[in-house]
Amino acid sequence: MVIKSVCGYCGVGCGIEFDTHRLIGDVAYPINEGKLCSKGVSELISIQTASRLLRPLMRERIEEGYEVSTWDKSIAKIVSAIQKAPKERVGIYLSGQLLTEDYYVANKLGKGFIGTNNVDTNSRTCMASAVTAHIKAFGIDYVPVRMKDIFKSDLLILVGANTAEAHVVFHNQIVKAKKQGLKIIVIDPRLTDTAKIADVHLPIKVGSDIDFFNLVASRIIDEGLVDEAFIEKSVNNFTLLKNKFKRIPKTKMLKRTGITQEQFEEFWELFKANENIISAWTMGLNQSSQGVDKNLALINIHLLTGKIFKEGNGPFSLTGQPNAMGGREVGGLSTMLAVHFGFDKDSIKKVSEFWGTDKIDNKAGLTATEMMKANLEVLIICHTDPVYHLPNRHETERLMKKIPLVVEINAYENSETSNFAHIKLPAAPWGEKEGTQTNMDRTITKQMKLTRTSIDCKADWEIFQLLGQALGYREAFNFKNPQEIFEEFQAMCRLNPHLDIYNANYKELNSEPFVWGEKIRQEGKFFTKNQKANLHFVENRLMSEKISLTHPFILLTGRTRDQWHSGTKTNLPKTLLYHKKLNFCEIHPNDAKALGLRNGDAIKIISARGAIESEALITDTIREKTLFVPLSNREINYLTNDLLDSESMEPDYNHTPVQIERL
Ligand SMILES: Nc1nc2c(c(=O)[nH]1)N[C@H]1C(S)=C(S)[C@@H](COP(=O)(O)OP(=O)(O)OC[C@H]3O[C@@H](n4cnc5c(=O)[nH]c(N)nc54)[C@H](O)[C@@H]3O)O[C@H]1N2
Ligand SMILES: Nc1nc2c(c(=O)[nH]1)N[C@H]1C(S)=C(S)[C@@H](COP(=O)(O)OP(=O)(O)OC[C@H]3O[C@@H](n4cnc5c(=O)[nH]c(N)nc54)[C@H](O)[C@@H]3O)O[C@H]1N2
Ligand code: SF4
Ligand SMILES: [Mo]
Repeated sequence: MVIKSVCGYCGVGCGIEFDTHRLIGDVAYPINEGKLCSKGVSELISIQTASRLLRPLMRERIEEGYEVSTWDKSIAKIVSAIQKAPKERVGIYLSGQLLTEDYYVANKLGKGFIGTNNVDTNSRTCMASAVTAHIKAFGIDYVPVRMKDIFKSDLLILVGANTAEAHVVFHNQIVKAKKQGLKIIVIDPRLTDTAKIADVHLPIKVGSDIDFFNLVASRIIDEGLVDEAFIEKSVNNFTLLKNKFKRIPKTKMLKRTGITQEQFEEFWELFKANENIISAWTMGLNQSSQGVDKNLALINIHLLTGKIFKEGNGPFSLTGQPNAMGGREVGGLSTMLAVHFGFDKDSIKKVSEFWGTDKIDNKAGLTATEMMKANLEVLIICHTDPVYHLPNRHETERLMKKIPLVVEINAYENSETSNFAHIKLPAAPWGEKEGTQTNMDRTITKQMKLTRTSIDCKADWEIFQLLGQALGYREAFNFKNPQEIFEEFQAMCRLNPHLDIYNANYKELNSEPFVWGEKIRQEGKFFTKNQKANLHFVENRLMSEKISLTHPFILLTGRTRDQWHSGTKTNLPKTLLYHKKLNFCEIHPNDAKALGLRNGDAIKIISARGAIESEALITDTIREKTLFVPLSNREINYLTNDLLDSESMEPDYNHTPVQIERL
């Protein structure tokens, strides 16, 4: 019998077919044509590994070893700590890899019943800048492009996105569209595998994207490419922006980008010559101390030219994790309440009535990037590894050690956070549970249970439900299965009707995915007060740490194709066909020469905060004075700086000054 399900790794959300013993790509959905990348193919292997966490574990102090516990004892201990703590000192740290039902129950428990808005997610380190920019520009967190649009487009501009490694199956479709005539521009300090298929690669200097897009915007205005009718009907602040651009220091800006005038003209020729344009971006824009402004500078281009809400056009924020988008819909960020509502009186009233509670606080909660610093008494971490992924790890570790009760809910036992937890609860991973996820183009699909749940493991939503019940909220947390949760969430979406998720049919979602928000796109609607999109004048304020004589290189960090972040699911003995090493450091030949380094040399990379070891990979695919180390080096964040974007609170991961020494 064939069961249809969906891959649980990246935001592409490839359909999978399971025929009793093996996985193959689903030919129908969404655009994978029966193909999966190495991660999708290995899903089944990852649930059979010896490093699964299979029992609740507990210890009094983190210096001690863990002892096997029971669910009853562990839940009772957590509940007692929550009851004793002031609610603002309880934190729930979630993940864009949770299913919508998990997210919904955790959010309902935290914001609705514990009464703390300190419910945030690792998506804070990922797409928070895009969320904030969408809301500022469109009045709503909405992605107006679908993946299949690339086949209706003439030009795809990929900015700080390495689809060849991070969104593999989508990338294969980009390659296919290219064969049908799509032109591609890649803007990235590295000549990535993605850049290798581009018609034009602009090796931009790290952190200068705002300068670049401002130059493009001002050129659009100067050469009369503005869509005046669209601006008149649908856009605010045009005159303001136009006046501001009269005074920008263009030569200085171009110099900051490191792009030559000739390269810029090459870009401009393609931009001008093509009618339908999509620009897609990921961490190269979001993970920056100016992440929101980088997003806004790019969105400006589409608003000025009216290249949005038309097939084959628009700004396309590519979501990284499989359900980061679903988390946004539910309200899994501490800066949102639920179903795209904020913390205004009216929203709180509606949500309170819906949940039957009077406990909702009216202030935004702590973001994931603030939680460690907040003297929390209880921190519940689910489906993510903050010790590994937050910037400035020495500081994260120091602060986490001070939290009296750290609970980790994980399906695997070897996370970095597990060294700092007091209680570990075993979750049922992909394949052992069921539930929905929304991919990067608003498509909702359903993961299916393919095998029995390991004896002592529970789906993440069940664990939050147990906590809710033990806290005394039996009526609000009485779900029998994910379907009931999804249907309650659907009913809640009716409070904010643009989230037309209520039209989906849970039972069918694994074979017939549902795309929400298509009406918004068809009607070309913005959700600001006057229903027009906002242009924003933004400038490169050079907010990142500067290189110095002691730390002359800028460190970039990112993905490789076969590894998933910390590698609990992908760095396994049975999947040894990695195309790249787990730990390497790309360095330009000229820099290597100056340091006397040879390929393969063991090196130490040192920042103002810490040091890690790596191996030199000498390559001219990276800009001079720039280094790249993959996230599969679990120690990477001992180096990274902890500056945040002041609006999205997203870290500046791609901008850490470092030094190299040969070991
Ligand atoms: N194989 C694999 N795939 C994944 C993941 C994984 O762990 N492994 N993770 C998923 C997740 S959660 C995410 S968020 C996505 C991330 O997807 P991507 O963002 O595409 O992945 P990164 O490798 O972080 O690539 C970011 C690119 O930005 C470039 N860059 C850095 N700084 C700048 C800058 O200032 N300007 C510009 N223009 N470019 C810059 C880097 O050189 C790099 O090539 O991937 C998802 N897919
Ligand atoms: N330097 C640097 N740091 C970064 C980034 C970067 O580009 N550079 N990127 C940032 C981004 S975009 C992201 S998204 C984060 C990712 O960072 P993390 O979210 O910390 O990375 P993962 O390794 O994916 O962690 C997922 C955890 O969930 C566990 N898990 C797997 N299945 C289940 C399940 O079903 N239930 C439960 N409860 N647990 C499960 C896994 O074992 C693993 O420990 O890293 C951020 N940090
Ligand atoms: S591209 Fe993403 S969703 Fe598709 S198989 Fe690979 S990891 Fe899974
Ligand atoms: Mo991410």
